[in-house]
Amino acid sequence: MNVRGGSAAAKATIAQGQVFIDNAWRPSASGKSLDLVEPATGKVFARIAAGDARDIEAAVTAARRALAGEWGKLAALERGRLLTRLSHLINKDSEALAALEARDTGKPIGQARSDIAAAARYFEYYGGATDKVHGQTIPYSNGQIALSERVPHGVTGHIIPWNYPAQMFGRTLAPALAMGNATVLKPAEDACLTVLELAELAREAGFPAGAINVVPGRGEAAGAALAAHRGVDFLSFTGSPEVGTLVQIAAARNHSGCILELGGKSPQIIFADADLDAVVPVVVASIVQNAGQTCSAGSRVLVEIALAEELAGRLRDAFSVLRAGPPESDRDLGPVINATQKRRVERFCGLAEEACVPMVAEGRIDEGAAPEGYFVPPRVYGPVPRDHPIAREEIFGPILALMTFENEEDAVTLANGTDYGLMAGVWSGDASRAIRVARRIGAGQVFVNDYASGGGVELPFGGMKKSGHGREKGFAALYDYSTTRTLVVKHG
Ligand code: TXE
Repeated sequence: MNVRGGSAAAKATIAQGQVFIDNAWRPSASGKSLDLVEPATGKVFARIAAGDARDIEAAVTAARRALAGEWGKLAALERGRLLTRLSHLINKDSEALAALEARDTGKPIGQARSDIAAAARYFEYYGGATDKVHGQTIPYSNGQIALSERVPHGVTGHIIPWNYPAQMFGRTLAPALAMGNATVLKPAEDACLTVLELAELAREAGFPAGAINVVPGRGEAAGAALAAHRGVDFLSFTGSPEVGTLVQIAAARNHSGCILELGGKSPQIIFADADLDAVVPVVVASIVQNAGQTCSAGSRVLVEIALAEELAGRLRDAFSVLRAGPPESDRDLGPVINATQKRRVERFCGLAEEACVPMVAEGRIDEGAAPEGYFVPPRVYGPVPRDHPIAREEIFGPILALMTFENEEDAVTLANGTDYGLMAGVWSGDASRAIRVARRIGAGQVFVNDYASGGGVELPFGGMKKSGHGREKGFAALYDYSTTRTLVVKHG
């Protein structure tokens, strides 16, 4: 089925309904496929392969062969050149990829363009890093020289979600490939067409057979089989805490390591001396981006009581002009991914209303949006009681919880008062206080007078507490996707 125009259409046709193993497209072992539903219309628009344990078996075998073969023999510099070439190919095809990403995920085309640029940037960044991961020499004993080097884990398994398929392909595969691992990726069944396209571009870039394998399919089938496979040496999972727990248990059974990235309930702490002109657009963007379906969405705004009324007024104005619309209209936000996610958002809004939590601000659904699309209006509720579910649980929708604090100590307690710890922002005109508070927040990334949900490719990213462990992005990911080998040479 052709879902995109232009010269790359043929590639999409190859990819759909098939798995990518050993640099070749083939039907899944079951021969079955899954429907992909377009979030903006609620209609089926493409099919993907329903991969299962047999396809995972073939993919892991191909990856093992790659390690023993051409891929495993490449010098770091040569791996880097392949990554860089893939980055160029992504940029060259960026407009078609963005259109596909927008249609598949429902996100506004402008956001999809940024996602494709980020996917390319991952391969650019890690392409330049392959030959810069140095080992150490270790003072040991006379007559011996000791050194350590970073070596790949072997075969790495990657299970990714539907919210940023293209970015996730780059975020999780680029550092793993940079370190010389052979990879098997299980994309999400809700959105993954750009992932298939990117696999095809990787082949075009010259990656040897088996270095990158992609098996779409259901989580309980292909995902669980990948997590449990004894031939997988290391796992990376991004998704829900519930499935993350299963993945970690599977990794433990095989005595292998894993990175878990499990979302958040990230706070933006706003002191009374903060510059609201700077705060408001960032607060709005960090909950509206991708319709709030971002692990690092700034979903809690904690404001010092003296500023609460003014901030609420500013948010009311800012949200009143927000519009949710189909991707091509490039409104502020698109639909959420599927009917389940829409019901989830509505359930949390219902809980707020049942508890009589006031709705402070609301945007609208565009008149051009299809009624069958999974659109929800962006909203702010507040003040939200500290123990209410919308103050504590990840909603994964464009719903902001506004809460107040009394002083610095209270702000820290409130910010740290959830199970999650992924990202935070601290806003204050007093730089000393902002830094002091930032360093007391239990989160993997903390911004001062800014908040970059999604963050930069250069910045180590990952969680504390229920948000998970391990780091992707930045140089830190190269360490997580490799291990240390110590070598001791006796020279007499
Ligand atoms: O996630 P799942 P869902 C959160 C967010 C969202 C909720 C549910 O709160 O509302 O999770 O989303 C694969 N073994 N996040 O249901 O199921 C699945 O096929 C192995 C936060 O989509 O965790 C997909 O590829 N794999 C998050 C991936 O896991 C399994 C992003 C994620 O799906 C599996 C997404 C199994 N038994 C959701 N079951 C973030 N951190 O950004 C499913 N999968």
